Amino acid sequence: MKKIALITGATSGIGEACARRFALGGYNLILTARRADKLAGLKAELEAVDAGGEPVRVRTLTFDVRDAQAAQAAIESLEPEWQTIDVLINNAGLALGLDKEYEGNPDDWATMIDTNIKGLLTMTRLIVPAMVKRNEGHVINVGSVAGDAAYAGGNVYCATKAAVKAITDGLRIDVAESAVRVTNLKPGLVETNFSNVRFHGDTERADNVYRGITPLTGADIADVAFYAASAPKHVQIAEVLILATHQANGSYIYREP
Ligand code: NDP
Ligand code: 8X3
Repeated sequence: MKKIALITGATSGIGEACARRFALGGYNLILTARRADKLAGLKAELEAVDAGGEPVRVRTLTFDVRDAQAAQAAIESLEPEWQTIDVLINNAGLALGLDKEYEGNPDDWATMIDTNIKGLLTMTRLIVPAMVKRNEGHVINVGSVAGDAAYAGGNVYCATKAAVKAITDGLRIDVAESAVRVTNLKPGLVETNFSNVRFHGDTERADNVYRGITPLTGADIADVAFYAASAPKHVQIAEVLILATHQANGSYIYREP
């Protein structure tokens, strides 16, 4: 029987790439996000792939991770055959704005905190108890290089990713008696819809983020996530910082002139 991976934020970028990688690697998928049409399209596409073996099955759940009640109802709606979740990829998240902290938009701060921190905690609280009970499972949280140190204008977004690090490290302690594994993936620049969202649809500003450098792709991050999930049972990939070759840290990027 195939293992099951639940991926939040599966309609775009890193989450969508993880869906493709884990499907290729033999998992059935529970894909979640707010956009039902995108989820349906990805489900149809992945289920149509004929790789010769048992076909991939995809279950979609449409909800906003900021809505804890909706998240709970979605997880409780899963049929018995979907209830044994082997890998939880807490990926849904966003940055909004790059303003100085004293000029930032409090609504944007709330959205980042509610999604990147509270949404991740909501999903962890819903899924991990069954993993601990079964004494197996893997939680992969998508943190960021932004959580290592603040960069100019990053303030609240960086704080949310620093929180992801602390929450991931805390979970790893709390499940250490069990065989559940916990990973913090910390990407640098990945070309996805991230910067379009950050700059509220200003595509010119978004494109400028990737100017003069070959950024990472969602697939690069998905490969690392899949490796972590595929490592032998006694190996816990605790944390991985993944940077484009010309990025040194959250603040320093060499750009081709
Ligand atoms: P994208 O904008 O391409 O994808 C974000 C995904 O998150 C979408 O599928 C979106 O789906 C989902 N999402 C956002 N808000 C919510 C919500 N409230 N409820 C449910 N789903 C939500 O960005 P990335 O793929 O780049 O981002 C994925 C993760 O990677 C984020 O946590 C981000 O912080 C992190 N990251 C990104 C980096 C980058 O450079 N791109 C680098 C380091 C970390 P929908 O809109 O359908 O709900
Ligand atoms: C996303 C990458 O460098 O914009 O976490 O913070 S960065």
